[in-house]
Amino acid sequence: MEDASPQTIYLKDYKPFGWQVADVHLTVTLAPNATRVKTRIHFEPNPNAPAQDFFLHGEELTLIRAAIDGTEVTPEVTPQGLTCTVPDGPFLWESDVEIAPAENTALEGLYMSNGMYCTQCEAEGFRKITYYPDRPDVMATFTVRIEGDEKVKLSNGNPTDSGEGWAEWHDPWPKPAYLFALVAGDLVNHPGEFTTMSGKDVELNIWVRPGDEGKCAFGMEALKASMKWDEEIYGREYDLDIFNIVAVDDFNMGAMENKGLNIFNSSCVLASPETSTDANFERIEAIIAHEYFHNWTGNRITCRDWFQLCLKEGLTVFRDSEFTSDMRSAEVKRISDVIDLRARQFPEDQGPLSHPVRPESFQEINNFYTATVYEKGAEVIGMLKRLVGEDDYAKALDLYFDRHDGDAATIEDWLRVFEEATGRDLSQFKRWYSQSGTPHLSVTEDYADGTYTLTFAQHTPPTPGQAEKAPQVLPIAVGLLNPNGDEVVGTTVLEMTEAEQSFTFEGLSSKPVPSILRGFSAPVVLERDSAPDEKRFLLAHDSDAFNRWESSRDLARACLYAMITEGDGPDMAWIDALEQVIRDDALDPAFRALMLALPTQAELAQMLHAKGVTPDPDAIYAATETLRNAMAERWSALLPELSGQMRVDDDYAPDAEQSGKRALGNVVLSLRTRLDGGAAAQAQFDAADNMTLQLGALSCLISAGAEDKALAAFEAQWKNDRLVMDKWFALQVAATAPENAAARAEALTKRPDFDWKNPNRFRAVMGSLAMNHAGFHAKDGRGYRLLADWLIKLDEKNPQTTARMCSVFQTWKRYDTDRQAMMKAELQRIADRPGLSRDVTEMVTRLLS
Ligand code: 0A1
Ligand code: ZN
Repeated sequence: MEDASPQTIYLKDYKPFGWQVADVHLTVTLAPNATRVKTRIHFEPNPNAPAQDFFLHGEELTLIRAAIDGTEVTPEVTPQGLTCTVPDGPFLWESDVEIAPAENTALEGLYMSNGMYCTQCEAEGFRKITYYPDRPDVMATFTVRIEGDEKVKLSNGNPTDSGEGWAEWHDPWPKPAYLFALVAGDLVNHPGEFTTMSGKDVELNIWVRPGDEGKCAFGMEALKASMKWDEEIYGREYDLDIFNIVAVDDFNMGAMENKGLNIFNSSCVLASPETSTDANFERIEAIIAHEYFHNWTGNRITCRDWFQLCLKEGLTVFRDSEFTSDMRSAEVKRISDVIDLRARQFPEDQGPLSHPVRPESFQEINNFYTATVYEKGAEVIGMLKRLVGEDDYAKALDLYFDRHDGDAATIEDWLRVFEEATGRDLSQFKRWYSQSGTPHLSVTEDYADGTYTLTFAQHTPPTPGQAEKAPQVLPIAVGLLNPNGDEVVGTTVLEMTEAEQSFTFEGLSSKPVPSILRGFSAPVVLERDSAPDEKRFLLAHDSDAFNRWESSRDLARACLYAMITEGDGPDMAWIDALEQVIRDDALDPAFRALMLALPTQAELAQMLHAKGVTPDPDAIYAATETLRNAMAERWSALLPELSGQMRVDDDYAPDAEQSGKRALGNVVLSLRTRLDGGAAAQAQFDAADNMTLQLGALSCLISAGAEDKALAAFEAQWKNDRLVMDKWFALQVAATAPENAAARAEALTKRPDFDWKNPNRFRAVMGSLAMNHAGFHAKDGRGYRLLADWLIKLDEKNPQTTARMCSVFQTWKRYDTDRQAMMKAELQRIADRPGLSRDVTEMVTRLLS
């Protein structure tokens, strides 16, 4: 369906577009199979661009008419766009095209979801709506007329006029085409309002399908909280009369920041206590904030080209994580973010898909909406802030907004404002944007005559296309404790710039215990094999919550390593040390819940591989099961007591306090299930009046193989709720024993309600299979085969979601030769498919390289 030999695009080849766009007028006449798009654009020559042919992007469009200054022209049309001879000066371009949104299953451009029209234009979807210079550095004001019978017709900016069967919108802020949006359908709204800091009233709406009105209140509050936070913390005010959010069932990603008209995957905005877990609520709050924050970091200041994607995404993820830290617990948020970074970004950076935060080439930009661009991109900003300090960070950001408002900017622009605001030279720091791979940091210590020295060494293993690595700037936050557990040196940020570097602390009366990389102050692999005693000491005494958690995590990793490789038993000293933390009711239950979670099996596989041991998924699974059973048995008396303490009697609220209790309660329940076969879980399931407790109990019952009754009851209760049924599909595959996982996933795909063209449903089954580590990697290869079969099938409909899911194979070279051969064969089977999309071709080529 795509051209056979995809082209590679390079950052170094950037050149500006030859024309500027003064304004764009669109008239969209809706019809499922024959939507008409009439476009009028005033172009004028761009004095800063080299001479070039006049080329407009356009894909899957039927051109009906084109005219220049009112005279019809006949452009040369290819599957990628058109070229045309144009006048030397300014001119009016007109085109008239036809598109078929009902046939658009790729969910890119204008498409239909449950009878409603919606768009997704980032990164390059606008070219499927009309002929246009579809690149982020071409910015224009848009006036849009929508014609159709739908009750609600929305676009960007402010509504200007409407009548029977039509509505007009005007967006006064120049924007690139990727921020264009249009929605039309029989929708209903949950209204709200917000008064900005300068006293302007803004109308707010969340638009949903009838029946979902009751699930909007939380999202609306999150939106208002985000608007207020951005005013208070970053001084950023909203700039239109109206802000609309729309929930869409079929969506490739989480949500999209279209100017004034954010479009959300319904799973990322609809929430109610009965249908959403606490984790869903927290995620919804964060995504609403993320999209809203893009209004300044992304929309008012956008990206010059797609290589600069991290300019908007890294910064906006960083801002949304600051927001969540302020709304909830900063410590819990930091630990959760690091868990996520290690689970998603580290494997990417350490495998065949490794790329810099700012990539230098791509074939399909959609393949670069990655954990590296987003989450590592945010870590880089966190480091920058740690290095320059809060005040200088605020100064630099003010300068950034002042200087670049209205620009399509670059990473160079971003770093320059920091250099000017702080007087620092950031040329070495810039390597974080260009060098891929995860740095490894090792450390040795020395103490003599009151002087304590820490010597660090850093190295980054080679990654595809980058054999040699230079030292990075690493902010290493360190604290020192004396043997009583008191802090003798509070958190200090050491700035490491060399491959090897020492730092000394004078005037210490005894050898201290170091707490290194507090708050995970740099995204590195810390290699430090300190004694278990020291780890237990930090687990008990460290004032830094992250390192307290990390010490326990290290002990868990070491214990599991010894169980897997030496056949050792569980480390009871660690379990007992952990018990002190779990019992400490002065500690936030959410933190205690994180302390109780073991490293994932995928993380253990990564650790074994790094230590030169070939990971055996079955052995990893068995060890984690044995360890959990040992924890449950050791704490058999404590667990029911804790369950009682974590009961919430107040009305349900998805706040940090109640969620923390339910989180710990559910971890405790999963341990208790190992002792009682599911009796307590069944009781929780039967009594549950919210989804967190209901799903937590169901998960335990599935793990215990005692789920039949509950699973049927859950289905009967929720069969008409698409989002809840996604959880039902996902959990069965995720929580089932590995030997049944692939068979179960396959059986689920045979159900009539396995609507595989819906990305949420597809991911519920296939994504969960990949997450069931030992199940996906089952020795018979059934997991690999099933996944590859479905990727091949989905690619014909939706290349973007298929390509993203190909990354489940990114660790294939870690495993034993049999598994490697099977995974490679499946990747090759995908690669050999005739007509494979550009998206998937690029992914499998990189995976196989
Ligand atoms: N910019 C959005 C994410 C997004 C990216 C690409 C999409 O389609 C290819 C859709 C959404 C965000 O960061 O939230
Ligand atoms: Zn974003």
